[in-house]
Amino acid sequence: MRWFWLTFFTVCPIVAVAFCVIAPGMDWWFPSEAGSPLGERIDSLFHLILYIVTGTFIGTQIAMVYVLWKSSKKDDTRAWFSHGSHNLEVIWTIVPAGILLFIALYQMDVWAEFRVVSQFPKEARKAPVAEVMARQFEWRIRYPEPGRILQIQPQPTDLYAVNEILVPAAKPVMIYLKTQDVQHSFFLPELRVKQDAVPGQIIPVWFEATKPGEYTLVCAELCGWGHYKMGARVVALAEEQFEAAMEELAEQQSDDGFADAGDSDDE
Ligand SMILES: [Cu+2]
Repeated sequence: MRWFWLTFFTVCPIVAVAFCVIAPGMDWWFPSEAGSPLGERIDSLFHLILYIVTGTFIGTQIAMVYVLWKSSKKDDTRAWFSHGSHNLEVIWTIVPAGILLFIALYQMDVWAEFRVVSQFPKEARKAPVAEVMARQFEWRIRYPEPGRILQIQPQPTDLYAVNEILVPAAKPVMIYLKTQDVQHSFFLPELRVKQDAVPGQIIPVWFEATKPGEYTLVCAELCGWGHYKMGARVVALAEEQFEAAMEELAEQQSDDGFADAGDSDDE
């Protein structure tokens, strides 16, 4: 039995570390490379924590193997009982507390930039791109008319879309997140953004898609029977394309359906 437990507790950390090493190559990792500059910083925080946890895991496994090995020696010494070591307890309280304090202080800048409105990039704060209203079971988007600033109260000239948020790429953008009914969660996995939509609140959220492309938007809060239907997307377009797309949307939505009939009367 002695050899079994020794081998078992030695093999565990080796297998765990091997999994960590091969995980990125097997796609058992983050859903993709971070698609935003803040996302890269969030990933590096995750990595740092992963290294600390891996080191702690290996350390505790080694200590356990040592204790198993030492206490299983076949000699005639009688078992003895200990009520603990004051010094050891002080050490293993202070060391984790120090590590946690370090992580808390080290991540403060990223947290502030992500969540504290006064720390958002100025560019994003002064011109919110859209209001995103979560509801059972879709995302409703309200844009200001091109050339106007988004108002908290809906305006007659506003433009609307469902389940597709257009944003300019390579530029920080801000949205106002709301919910019409229950709590939902606005989750952009590739951009590392997750924010709850809370009834009665208007929550500013900012992100920056480094490259033009499509990014997944899902609801990450079980919000009812149709929760699974809240799959949508953020489409990041180059600046000129974004402006053209908004102009096109404005044109489509200002069409009253009579323009063509009027033209044919003139003929
Ligand atoms: Cu939802």
